Order: sequence, then C-alpha cells, then structure tokens
Amino acid sequence: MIYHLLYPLHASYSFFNVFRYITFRTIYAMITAMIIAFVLGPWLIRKLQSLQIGQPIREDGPNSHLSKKGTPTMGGILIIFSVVVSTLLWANLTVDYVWFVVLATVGFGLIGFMDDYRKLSNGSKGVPGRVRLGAEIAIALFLSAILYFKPGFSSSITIPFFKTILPDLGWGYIFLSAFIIVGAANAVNLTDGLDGLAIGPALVCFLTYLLFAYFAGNSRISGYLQIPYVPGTGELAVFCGAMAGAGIGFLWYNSYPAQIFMGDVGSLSLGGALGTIAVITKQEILLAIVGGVFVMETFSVIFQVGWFKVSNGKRIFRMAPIHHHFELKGWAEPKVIVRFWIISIILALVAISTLKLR
Ligand code: 57M
Repeated sequence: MIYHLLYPLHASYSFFNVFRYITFRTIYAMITAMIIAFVLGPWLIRKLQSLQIGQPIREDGPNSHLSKKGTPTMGGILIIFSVVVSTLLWANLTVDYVWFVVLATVGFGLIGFMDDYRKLSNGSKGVPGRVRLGAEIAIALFLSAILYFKPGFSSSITIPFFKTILPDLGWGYIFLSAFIIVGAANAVNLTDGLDGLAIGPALVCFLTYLLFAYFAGNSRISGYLQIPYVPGTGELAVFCGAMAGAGIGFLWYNSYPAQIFMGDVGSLSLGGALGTIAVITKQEILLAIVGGVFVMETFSVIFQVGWFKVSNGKRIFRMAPIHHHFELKGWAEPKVIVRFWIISIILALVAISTLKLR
C-alpha cells in the first residue's frame, strides 16, 4: 500500500524515490512486523488465556514438559497477522509472487488453525492425519500448478554447486514443488517441540531466503552469481523481511520459558511459506541445507518410527524428534534450543557460500 501511495509522489518530491528500493522496504517491513508482534503479543497471550486455549501435554513425553500444561498456544495467529499486514503495507502488490506466498501462509495457517482448534476444543487428536495431509497437498499442488503454467516460470531445478546442470522436469516440477512445500510445512511442525526451537531456525531460513530472493530478482547479481534470474522475486525479500520481523517479535514471548506456543497454525504456515519461497526463487534443493535442522528433525522421526516397526519396538533415539533425545540425555532445554540455532546459522552460511562455489 505505502509503495503504491507514496512512490508516485517522487515525481514532485525526490525524497519519495526511496520507496522504490526493495532494500528500504524490506527493512521497514521487518520493523513494522516486529512492532506489531511486540505490541499485540501480551494482548493475545491474555486473550488466549481468557479463552482457555492452553496446550494439553501428552503423558508419554519428557517429564520436563508437564509443567508446560496450559501454556497458551495458537500464537501463530500473531505471526501470520504481523506478516500479512506488514507485507500488504510495504510490498509492491502488483507482483503476483507476493500473493502466492501470502496465500501459502494463510492457507497452511488455516489448516493448522483447524487442527489446533479441534485438538483444544474437544481434546481430540485434531483433524485426521489423512484429511490434513490431503488439504496441504491440495494447496501445494494448486500453487505449484499456477507457478508451472505462469508464462516465463522455469520448470528446471537448481542443483547446488552445479551452475550448468538445470534439469527440466516438465510437469513433474509441479509434484516436486508440491512435495517441497508440504515437506517444509510438516518438518517445521515436527520441530516445534521446544521453546523457540522452530522459530529460531525459521528466522535464519527467512533471512537467508531474503538474500536469495533479492539476488534472483536482480538481473545483474543473478548474472554475476550465475543463478536463475526470476524477475519479480525481489519483492519476496520484503515478505521474508516481514516474516523475520514477526518471528523476532514472536520469539520475545516464545523464548524459554515460553509464554506462548505457535501451534500448528504457526508451524504449518511458516513451513508452507518457506517451501513456496524456495520454489519461486529456484533454490529448491538448497532448502535442504538452509533448513537442515528441520530435515534432521524429520529424518529422526522417519528413522525412529521405521526402525521401531522393523525391529519390533527397538529405538534408535531415546525419543524422536531428536530434540527430545537430547532432553532425555540430560541436556537442559535452553541448551538444546540454542545449539540447534547455532547449527541452523552454520548451515545457512554454508548454503549462502554455495552460490559462489559453483
Ligand atoms: C508436532 N508438537 C509438540 C505446540 C506447538 C510421529 C511423531 C513423531 C509425531 C510427533 C508429534 O506429535 N508432532 C506434532 C510437535 C507439542 O507442541 C505443540 O504443537 C505445536 C507445533 N505443531 O506450537 O502447540 C509439544 O511441544 C512442546 N513445545 C514446547 N515449546 C514450544 O514452543 O515445549 C512446543 C512448542 C507441546 C510442548 O510440550 O505440548 C509435541 O512434541 O507434540 N510426536 C512427537 O513429537 C512425540 N514423539 C514420539 O511420540 N516419539 C515416539 C515415536 C516417534 C515412535 C518415540 O520416539 O518413541 C513427542 N511429543 C510429545 N510427547 N508431545 C514425545 C511425546
């Protein structure tokens, strides 16, 4: 909105030319979302408490979690609201990619909201797994198909370290990108099991993809780095900035000991948005490195459940996802959380370096 209202004034007052710059609008999208989350956080926490929207704790988890019973959840509503308002304020809304990512964020957030609401309202297990997965796949396929048929959008994928290998998957790209989007959503969901454990790496991922989006949308920089030039993705840097700002604001209240959890409404929307951005910026495979903490958490579950089944009840980890394994090994919760953040930062630096190592 602000871009469309104020930039045209640059014809009369040169100062307003500053609103043309993505860098400027990204910084202020981050600040705006951060302020919204900071300011509305306490109100939302009180509101959720008054509505008794408190987290039930499973008996079979780490004993240290039992004290978390009743912590307000569904804090993802705060993240989504902050991001969407800030993006609508600061992004160039004529760029369709902005709407794709907002749709992914809200669409996956709605699925998570339904799941949280059913879990909390009648103590059920939430939306049946198949129904939830089906809805996630439907949204992901819809977005992937629109992207595939968008004139000029490439159905090739980028292989890290290899600048000349750009395999064109044709319509198969629709299924790969849907898999990435749904996989990212569920990986963040599984990771969100300790205070700040999901939002920290998510913050790192959005800040990394802020760079990738800016580079991919700039013909000079993408040419220099020899990465795919995707006109218009620069505006996704504004969205990533808003998401990072909202994440910092949310982390203020979700940091240990958490006053609020994000709920599936938060974890699914964060992951859905991240997966969609990875596809649009043509850095699909690189997400496995940038989001390596999410990948590690997901594979710990796959291996644990798989081995549990084939070995008639034996476990690889003390408990999956792997953050619980370290808790049961005696690591304090904050130590697990901060060490996973550190791993996330290292992986992001490695991922950024691959843009030069090609
Ligand atoms: C998502 N949800 C947290 C909170 C958050 C197949 C199996 C691995 C599935 C998995 C599962 O249920 N995953 C669901 C993880 C839950 O957090 C809520 O869920 C939202 C995110 N989706 O926003 O609303 C609990 O996590 C803790 N938490 C915090 N701080 C936060 O900021 O402490 C969350 C956010 C909250 C709170 O305790 O209640 C979760 O863990 O359920 N299942 C598991 O992860 C379970 N693992 C398990 O069953 N392992 C078995 C299997 C694999 C064979 C094994 O290893 O033997 C663990 N989760 C729970 N109890 N709650 C362990 C048992």
